Amino acid sequence: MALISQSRRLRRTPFSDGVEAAGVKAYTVYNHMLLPTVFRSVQEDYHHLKSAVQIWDVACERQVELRGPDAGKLMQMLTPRDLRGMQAGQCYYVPIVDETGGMLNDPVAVKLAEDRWWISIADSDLLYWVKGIANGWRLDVLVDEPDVSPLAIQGPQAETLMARVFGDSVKDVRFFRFGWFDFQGRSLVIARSGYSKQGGYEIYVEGSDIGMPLWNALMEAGRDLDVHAGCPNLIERIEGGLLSYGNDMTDDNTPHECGLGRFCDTQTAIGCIGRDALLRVAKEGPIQQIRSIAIDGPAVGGCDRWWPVLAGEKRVGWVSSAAWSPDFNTNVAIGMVRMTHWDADTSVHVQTPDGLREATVREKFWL
Ligand code: THG
Repeated sequence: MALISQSRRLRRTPFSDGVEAAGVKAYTVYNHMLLPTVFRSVQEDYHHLKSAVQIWDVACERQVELRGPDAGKLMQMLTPRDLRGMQAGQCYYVPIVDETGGMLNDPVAVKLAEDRWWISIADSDLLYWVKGIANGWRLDVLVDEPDVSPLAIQGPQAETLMARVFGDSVKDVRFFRFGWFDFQGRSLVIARSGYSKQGGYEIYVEGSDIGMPLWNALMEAGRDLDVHAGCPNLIERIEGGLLSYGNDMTDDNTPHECGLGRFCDTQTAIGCIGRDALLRVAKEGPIQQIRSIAIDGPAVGGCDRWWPVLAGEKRVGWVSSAAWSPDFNTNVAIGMVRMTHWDADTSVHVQTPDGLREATVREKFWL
């Protein structure tokens, strides 16, 4: 593929200087912003993520901030997950659905206070949907994108590194909770979360000016831990079943098709805009659903378009993400599979660019 030209529309991040100094080899575009995808190689990055600690520029996980008396009401309109029990200091993974129950995004909601939320979005222009609802319903809430850029610290040594920079109390932060921690006189939200199954934190860096000072402080503090710049890793996130909006699902899919039914409480999520539509589809149940798929044979590359899942001549699904897994010695994949073939251990074929391959639909993901 040719190079992509840089311009003001393709936004840099507060950490881009550090990412470049660390030798980034490839980027993708996410929320109109640069997102690194490769440093040394996808496989080297993978082994390092699973054995050491990495610093990820995930500034592209932009925040939609809701501020005002109606912030909580607006948040509940966006998602079928019941937010009534959610406390300030908690993060929830929340499907966001439209009036048909179609997925518009799958962000992490961060409850800062009763009247202040961040929605840490995946790759779709959710801001406009949220602004439209706030204005259309005349809600008393401000909706905008603040100068907040997540920096993820991921890997088995993440806790050790974070304690060196923020103190031992950062170890007390529980999964999908956050606390406020000081860096150079600024108070930052730090959550135990991140787009890997290796454990770690996400620092919501408020104020672009402290981006590089924080990046450098973490790099310095982790020298003996073999800290390295990293990024969400294709192989590891497929092994872990972490979904990628726009790749594995779109607004054509309901949360139930995406296997996100466990994050829906549609009966009690009163006010959710997609509630009626979802109550209907939840009663019938989905007729296709995301599955873990093992594809036999040598390494298949990438997956920049959907690959047909076949049962004989008949197409029974699509593979949306795939990569060779060194640890599991097979090609790991995520796909949408029709109910006739979604049972565990069902044999199918996948039409890859390298030819037709035998494959197995699995019960669970690998991690
Ligand atoms: N962190 C933050 N913002 C994000 C992402 C993130 N925005 C974009 C994208 N990632 C949103 N998608 C996801 C997908 C999965 C998870 C988080 C965001 C995730 N899932 C865990 C799992 O499936 O094991 C845990 C879910 C749970 O138990 O609540 O973490 O990564 N800030």
